[in-house]
Amino acid sequence: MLHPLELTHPAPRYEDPLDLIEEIEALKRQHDAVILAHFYVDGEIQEIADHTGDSLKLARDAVAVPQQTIVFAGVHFMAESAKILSPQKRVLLPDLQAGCSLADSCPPDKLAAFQAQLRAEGRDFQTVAYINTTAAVKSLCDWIVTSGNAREIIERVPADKEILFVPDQHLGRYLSEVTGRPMILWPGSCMVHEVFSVQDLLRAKRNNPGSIVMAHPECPRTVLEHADFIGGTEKMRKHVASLTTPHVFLVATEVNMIHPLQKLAPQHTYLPVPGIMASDGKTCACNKCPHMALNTLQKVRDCLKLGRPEIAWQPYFEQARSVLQNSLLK
Ligand code: CIZ
Repeated sequence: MLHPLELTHPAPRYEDPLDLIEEIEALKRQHDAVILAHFYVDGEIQEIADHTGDSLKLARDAVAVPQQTIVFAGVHFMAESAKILSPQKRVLLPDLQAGCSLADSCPPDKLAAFQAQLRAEGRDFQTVAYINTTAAVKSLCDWIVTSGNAREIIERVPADKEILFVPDQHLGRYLSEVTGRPMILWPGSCMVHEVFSVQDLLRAKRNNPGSIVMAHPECPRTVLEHADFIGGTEKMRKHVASLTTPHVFLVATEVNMIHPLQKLAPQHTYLPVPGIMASDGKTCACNKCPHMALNTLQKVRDCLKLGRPEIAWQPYFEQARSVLQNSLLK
């Protein structure tokens, strides 16, 4: 007899990845589609993608590609941004449940209420949102930043304005330190970057003398304090590619990031943080984003075949569009 859970969530049937890849290639040709994949999805999906990157690069790719159908292997806010910037294209997300803990931490009604409260107190500010927010939140903001363009955008905020930074308090604190601009911080954080263990990081450093700690600015300050290099995913790629002598990197971001690093600069060794060391020196990576992990080869194939789930245009996309265009495309 079937367990009640199996009725609502049937177990995925095993399918040979090679067959799936062949099917995906054929469907892409048939529907004139392109696959964009974020660095945080599984390596096998990055391998079949036409373009990979961080959210800044992928948003720009979505605008530039000639194909009218985009399969966005990433999370909801990324596919939504692609749709907003290219309203005439059909944007498919392999699993609509692929959300983001940061986006969830900043609901639009709460942000609007907080902005109203600040205005009532006479505060003169602009709101800067990390791209990891919903379109409804973007429509309430003045600027959108990604880890790739944050410093540059912060410098465009007029000096006589205060900055309300949402939703990532750790990224906001880091940006405030590097730009010297004080910020009002929204108390959100990313579930993946929040969980790194400083103790495990220190142990990994001790076990790998001479290693370089590379951390994402979404990590809490306690982790960043031990980092030799801080940067978003594109910056990490540039950094490893710039070093020709082999190094050991301890990588504090979503574990799938190791795939593009390894591909681009195979001369190095990459170990995920936390590196829970077994006696044989192997590590266990626990820092996988459960939302990114909803992207599978089967779901990429299915959305190409069925033409859904599709990101539907919403009335508030119009306002979010001008903020996104101004911040990411100019
Ligand atoms: O900007 C992005 O795509 C994210 C979420 C992280 C990064 O550094 O690429």
